[in-house]
Formats: sequence, structure tokens, C-alpha cells
Amino acid sequence: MIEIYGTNSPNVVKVYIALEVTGFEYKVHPMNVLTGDQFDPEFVKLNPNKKVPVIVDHDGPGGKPITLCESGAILLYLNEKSGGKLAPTDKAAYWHALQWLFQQHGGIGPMGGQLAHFLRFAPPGLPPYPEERYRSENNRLYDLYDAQIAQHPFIAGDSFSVADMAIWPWIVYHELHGLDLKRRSHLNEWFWRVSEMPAVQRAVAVHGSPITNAAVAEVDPDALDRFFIRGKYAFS
Ligand SMILES: N[C@@H](CCC(=O)N[C@@H](CS)C(=O)NCC(=O)O)C(=O)O
Repeated sequence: MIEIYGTNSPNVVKVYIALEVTGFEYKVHPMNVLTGDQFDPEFVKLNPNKKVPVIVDHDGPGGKPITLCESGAILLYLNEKSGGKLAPTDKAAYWHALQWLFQQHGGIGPMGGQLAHFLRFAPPGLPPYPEERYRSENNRLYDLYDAQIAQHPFIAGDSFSVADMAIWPWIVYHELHGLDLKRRSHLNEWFWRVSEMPAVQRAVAVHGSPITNAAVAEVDPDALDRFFIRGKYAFS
């Protein structure tokens, strides 16, 4: 049995997709990161970085329990545990899948997160520069993924892999982030094709729709400051 601490955010949804594809039995511990569940001392023992996802696999290597954070590491762990269900077995294709998984972790993940921040959560009255900078980078990444999928059905090649599992949950935010998906016809077609995969639909259903502006507006301002490590929660 695998326990997962998660919410409806992209880095967690990718792990639900992986769990659904592998077919491993899992139990969800819902976490509200907007209101601070990640700061609970019991959770911090699992992940000192205070972020979800975290998994606890009671049947880890050598039959012993293992606790893991970092969604990319979790995807690779689940791939190995499942005997390779999440990435191609051909060696060259495998490394290309990893290449795009790592690209997501330095690309649409942090860049999408920054766009979300300056577009939706930053205090009003900032100059347009931060939003424009991250919008431009997100548009560049959309073009990059569109060009990838123009060459083969999935991000890294011919099969659905950790690369698609990692990137798809970020493309879910295209409308909320004001990014034009329809104009990128290959990315658009892939996005809707992947959306219809039963494993993906089951993964999304675990927590429901993405975090909306309305949900954020309801959060206590002090909790939001803690979440965004600003104001009295800023590090120096
Ligand atoms: N690099 C980490 C990022 C994890 C992450 O940023 N998780 C967010 C939700 S998607 C979170 O827990 N945020 C809470 C916080 O920053 O306090 C991963 O890929 O797992």
C-alpha cells in the first residue's frame, strides 16, 4: 500500500496519473497547502522541504518502508517498482523520456508557477515586467512542446511516459494563465487526447478541479503570506 499526501496541484496530479497507470493501490491524505497543512510538524518529518507530493510506500526496497518527496523522483521510483510501466524500455527512448521529465522540472513547472504568481497572486500595482517575462517564457515552452508533438504522438516519442505525466498537469492551466493552446495545434490535440485517457481522468477526479482564484480569495491573508513566504514570513 502506498500512502500519498497531496492536493489538486500539478506536481501532485502527475503522481496520481503515474499511480493510476501502474495500478498500485494507494491511499490519499488530502492536504490544503493554501491554509498551511504542509507546516504541520508531523508532515515536516516526512518532507523537510514542506511541500507535496510525498509518498510513503510500506513495501519499499528490500520490503522496508520508504518515504519520498519530489515528484520527479517519485515518478522514477514508481516506474522502477512497476517494472517499467511509465517509461519506454528501449534504452535510448528511456533516456529521452527522462530528458523531458527533467526539462519539465526546470521549465514549465517553475516558469508556470511564477506566471501564476504574478498573474493571480501578487499584490496589485506591480509594473508589468514580471508578468510579461514569465508569460513570454511560458509561450516559448508551449511552442517547444508543440514542436515536439509535431514529430511523434507523445512528448518524448511514441509512447505515453513520465514526460507526458509531468507536463500535462501544467497545460491544464492554459486558460487560467491566458495561454493560447488552440493556436498550437499539435499541443492542443495531445492535451485533449491525454485528457481523455481513463488513467488521467481517474487521477484528476481524486481532488477535482485546479485551484481557482475564488478559492484563493477565501484564504486568510496571513495564511497566504505564509504560503508565499512574504511579509513577516519572508526569509532573509
Ligand atoms: N519540486 C517539487 C515541488 C513541489 C511543490 O512545489 N509543491 C507545491 C504544490 S504543487 C507545494 O506543496 N507548495 C506548498 C508550499 O510551497 O508551501 C516537486 O516536484 O515535487
